[in-house]
Amino acid sequence: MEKKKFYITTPIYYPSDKLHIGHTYCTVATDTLARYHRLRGEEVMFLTGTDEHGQKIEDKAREAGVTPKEFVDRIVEGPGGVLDLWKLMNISNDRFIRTTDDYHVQSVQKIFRRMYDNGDIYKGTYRGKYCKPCESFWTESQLVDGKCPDCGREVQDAEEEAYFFRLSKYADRVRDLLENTGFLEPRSRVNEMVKNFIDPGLEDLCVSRTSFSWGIPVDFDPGHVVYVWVDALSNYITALGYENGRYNDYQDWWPGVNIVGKEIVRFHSIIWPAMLMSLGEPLPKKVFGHGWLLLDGGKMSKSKGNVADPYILAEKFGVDALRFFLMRTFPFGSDGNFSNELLIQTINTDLANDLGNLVSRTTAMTGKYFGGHLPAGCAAWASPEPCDTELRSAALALRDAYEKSMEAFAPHTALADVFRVIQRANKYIDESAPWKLSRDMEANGPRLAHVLYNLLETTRICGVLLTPFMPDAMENLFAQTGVPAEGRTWESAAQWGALPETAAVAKGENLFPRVDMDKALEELEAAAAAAKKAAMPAIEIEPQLTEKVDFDTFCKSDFRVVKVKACDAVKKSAKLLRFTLDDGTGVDRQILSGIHQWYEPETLVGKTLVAIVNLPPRKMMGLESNGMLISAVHTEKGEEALHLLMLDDAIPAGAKLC
Ligand code: ME8
Repeated sequence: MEKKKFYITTPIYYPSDKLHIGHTYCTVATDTLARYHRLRGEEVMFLTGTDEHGQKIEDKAREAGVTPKEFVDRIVEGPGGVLDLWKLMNISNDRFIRTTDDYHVQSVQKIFRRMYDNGDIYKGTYRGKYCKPCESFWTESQLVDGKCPDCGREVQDAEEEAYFFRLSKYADRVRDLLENTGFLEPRSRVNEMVKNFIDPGLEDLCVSRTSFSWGIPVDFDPGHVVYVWVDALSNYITALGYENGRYNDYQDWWPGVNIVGKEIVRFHSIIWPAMLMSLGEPLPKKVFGHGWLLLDGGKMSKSKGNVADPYILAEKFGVDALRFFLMRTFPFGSDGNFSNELLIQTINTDLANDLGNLVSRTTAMTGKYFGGHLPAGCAAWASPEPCDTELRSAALALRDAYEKSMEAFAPHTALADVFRVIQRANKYIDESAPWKLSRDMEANGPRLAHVLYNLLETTRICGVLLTPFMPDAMENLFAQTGVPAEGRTWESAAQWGALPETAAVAKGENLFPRVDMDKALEELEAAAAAAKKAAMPAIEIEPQLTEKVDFDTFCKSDFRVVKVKACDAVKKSAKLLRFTLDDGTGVDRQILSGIHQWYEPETLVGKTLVAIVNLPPRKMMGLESNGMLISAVHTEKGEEALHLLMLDDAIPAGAKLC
């Protein structure tokens, strides 16, 4: 019989920086699902990759002084890069696609042309607000107080010739797909999509740009590059060989399941199916939008500097413990707060206490009382006690419950079920008290052997179901408990007795050692600081020299020493801080500064800074700013770093800099 086929994908990540625990979360989850389907005996194709084009990467490469391809090569293939991270995390992907791969480029050009030929892509004019210094187009709603959201400068109306995809044509079919099928999950995301994007009316989508060049050229109009989403979304089919000769797997594997983070559900549940409808191809079986891992209540981002490093965590606690923590702690469809404390707590409670103890106690007792081999006949017991029956039924019912949860993309629930059985088994040890039985081996030896067999069998069933989550640790568990290959299969997880009665049991090293919370937290902090220090600037950049100004013009700038009386974050702005300053005039001066990503407001109160005070007032987020604080800015590891100019507190407010 032909095996069932299962195709699953992660998003393709932007290699604009090192990946963090958020990307790791999604990839581990997808890996767990892929391994679960393999365990069931299905044939699985698991795809991940990188999304390498676009303005952001072009800009970052320019800052680093290398070509965009050199830049992404380093992040994807270089030491500590994307490929290394997935190897470390034991990710079992069958394929890895890079959107700069020739075959993908070729396919995207053909896809674009097919949609153009069938009338779904047409040439029009893209109108937007353009920020010249940033070379970026913005929509009206993205502006902050009418200004560029990145640099706060004036924007101007501008237009460029562009190609558009007739997304509007597919609005009804997409609505139907979302509302009347199980295409998008969790269900709550459906309402979000319909209310926010379909109800207000779908507009045609701009799918080419002429304002940057790091992208796939439109082959019949080379001044244009394909704008990111058509390029990126196509990866799920080009990686199977769609419109290219590299692979021949499209017919066999498509459609598949796309796992994505909630912020890109919109692209995957509206644009992606509409593109496939235009191409006349089958739609994905499912798009699942998982939640975010938050740090300190906010989304992790490199520019905020609040990212958790999967390398450090895996090295410290072990890859499987980290994989387990991510899947056990955060319900897959919702957001969750990541913290090192929570990670250590989970390792100690679930892995060291519950699972680790069960395995070490059971194997140790089998060794101590029976020399590592239970006697033949120990699996049967003429009149089972209630605790025997309860344990056995809990273990036998587990696979069904687990299967339901895994099929519903709820790995956290599947794990909760497994751990309930593990806890039941630990309770069974207390109830059956093997150490008491051992006091009279002649009378109680057979009963003791039966108790231990029940424990080993329960452990085996749990171990099989934990394999997709912790593949290496479960190998180790099977080795210690003597489980042969036939006892590690999906079928055997619903059978009692797959462990041979006389299997060789040998207590090994603790599967999951307990972690000393305080010590580990301290070490993590030190490791993070060391990693930061060790991270060399990517590539030094030549200091840029600017145009000369005459002396009189320079003298017109009035730089003064100011003291920070108060400082707070401006509501609804991610960047702006509001300063109340003493400038020596006796009247408070208010200055707004977009530096929140580098400074927390409370740390600046009382500081002595420098401001230029004769700039015309400017409004930002409805507040007036009178002047500008002076900072030193440079680029470190491809990222902008900023330091406010701070002076000796002995210098009085109002002192003039000249
Ligand atoms: O959006 N918590 O790439 P990207 C949980 N190239 N998951 C997180 C996360 C967090 N804090 N941060 C990132 C892109 N992720 C596009 C995708 S697909 C055709 C193109 C995960 O590098 C999550 O899965 O910004 C999210 O959707 C993905 O990384 C975004 O990665």
